[in-house]
Amino acid sequence: MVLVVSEEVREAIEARRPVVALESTIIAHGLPRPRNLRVALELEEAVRSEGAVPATVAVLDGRPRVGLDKQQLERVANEEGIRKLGHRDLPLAMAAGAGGATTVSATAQLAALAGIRVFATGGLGGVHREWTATQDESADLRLLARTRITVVCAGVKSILDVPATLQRLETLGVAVAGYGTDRFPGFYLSDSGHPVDWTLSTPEQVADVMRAQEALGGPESALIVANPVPEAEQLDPGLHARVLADALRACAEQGVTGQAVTPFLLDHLVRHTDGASLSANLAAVGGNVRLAARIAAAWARG
Ligand code: PSU
Ligand code: MN
Repeated sequence: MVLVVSEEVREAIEARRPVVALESTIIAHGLPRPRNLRVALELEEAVRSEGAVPATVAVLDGRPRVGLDKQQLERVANEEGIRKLGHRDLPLAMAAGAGGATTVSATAQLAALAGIRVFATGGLGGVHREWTATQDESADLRLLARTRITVVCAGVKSILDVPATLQRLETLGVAVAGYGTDRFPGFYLSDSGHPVDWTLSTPEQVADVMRAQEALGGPESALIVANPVPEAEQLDPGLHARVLADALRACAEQGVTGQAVTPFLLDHLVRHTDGASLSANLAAVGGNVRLAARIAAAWARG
């Protein structure tokens, strides 16, 4: 197999013990250094504390890896100029012997290939504002339309056009459920202002949906479990609206495009909210990782 799966992760998959895939773009490009490495280790620890095995995904020296040791995590967190790899970049990086952090799309593809069914992240990519001009839509959405994996997230990044993203997920046939809520979460915010049609309230209910997906067969699409950041830990909605407007303006003024857009906006938010966006981001990701571990356990129980 082209994948290098760590021994711990491989053994867990073979024994059908709970495993949670984690992406690495959030570490390399979504969080400031040096905090990012600490967060990467804490997220793995959070998965373990819920009784599951963490499998952080990245590409190192041309080899896609599922399950990183501490040194490998350090490389992802600290390597200067490390690439951001979407799923389309994987073969290019492999053939070039290059490395990079994997986005949701690349992580989901590699995790599914390894036989992992549950994946946790912060916020999904999606349809950007100004989409009609830029055609900027994250490859995350289409990949999830054809990958059988459950993604626990705090919605999609609030920098996006959220209703357009929800519409695209519907068009693509990707299942979406709110966890304990009938509102679609807004990443830094508990509520994006948009509803979801389905609510799931326990890890067992999520596992039941996964089993129904397997029973149906059909297009091998994902299940998105949208888990809101607790209201007490969300970013102040007024502050969020103001700083986001500034960030979008700065992005347009500086001509930032393509893959650079998401890291630029996230960084702007961290710097202009005195770290409050970072706290909300970390609360969201931490909650997702723990829920994903419980879902993986319910799935493993069969
Ligand atoms: N959410 C975060 N931080 C991130 C991302 C999401 O809080 O860094 C990353 C994810 O890896 C997601 C990617 O897949 O941004 C989407 O990037 P793009 O819009 O370029 O597809
Ligand atoms: Mn994009």
